[in-house]
Amino acid sequence: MKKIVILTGAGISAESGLGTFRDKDGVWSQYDLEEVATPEGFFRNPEKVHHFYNMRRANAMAAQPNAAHDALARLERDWPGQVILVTQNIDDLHERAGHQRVIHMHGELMEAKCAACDAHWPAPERMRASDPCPECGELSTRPDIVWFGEIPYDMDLIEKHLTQCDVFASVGTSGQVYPAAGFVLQANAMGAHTVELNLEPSELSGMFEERHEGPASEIVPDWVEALLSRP
Ligand code: BJW
Repeated sequence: MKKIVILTGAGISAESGLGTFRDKDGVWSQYDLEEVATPEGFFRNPEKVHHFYNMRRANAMAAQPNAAHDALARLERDWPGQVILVTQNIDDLHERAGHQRVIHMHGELMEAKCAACDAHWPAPERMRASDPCPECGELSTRPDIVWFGEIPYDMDLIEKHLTQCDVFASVGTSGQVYPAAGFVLQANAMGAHTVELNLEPSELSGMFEERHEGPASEIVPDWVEALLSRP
């Protein structure tokens, strides 16, 4: 039975009220990414970075999964083959929609880690630069987020799934950030059927065989319904 790999981005959580990055009024129109999403920015001003992610964590906790998250959880549950969900999102809306296995390649808002000893633990609602690491005691705690210049999580596992997939679908991502932006090329090279579901054409639209345009809360449930009702 066919194996489906799905990559999601900020667009899937937009209708849950969480901002995207590069759309008009997106996160990067309000914050300087060099200051809040790089290790150098964190080194210069950890308090500012904690403030940014404390706010994003509070927003994510107040948000609810939408019909697109629900539909992908249904696909995982009802598809007779394997469904691998790789998300660039740091919110937990896929999990709260009931998705069992989620690969968070850019980390998770609800996790903390120590920049000194690499210990990981659940993030408190508010993190501060003065919080000591529970393992080594250093004042080096940071959100467990993959910033620019850092290596995304689980790349070996993701590459393995991409080489084995029959269908690769990209949902709500602009295709401007690597390595995720390269996944469609890898899937195409392996002969997978590639599908883009996005509000509007992305940078990478020309590389997909099948395209659906519109709000994720509408086009993702329709796509899942069509997949599950195919003989
Ligand atoms: C809707 C919708 C609705 C809206 N329904 N759709 C030059 C060339 C190539 C690469 C590089 C380069 N210079 C530097 C690099 C590398 C760099 C990179 O890619 N930079 C680019 C900007 C050029 N990448 C890295 O540094 C990465 N690490 C790396 O490459 O390590 C090397 C390595 C890799 C692999 C193996 C070994 C070594 C790390 C990238 C980390 C990204 N981090 C961020 C911030 C942290 C997380 C956070 O704070 O949330 O992650 S950046 C930000 O962008 C965030 C996102 O996950 C990521 C992707 O954004 P996304 O999800 O696509 O959002 P948008 O806003 O861009 O798009 C939303 C889309 O939704 C739009 O298309 C809308 O139309 C659509 N939409 N409403 C459906 N209702």
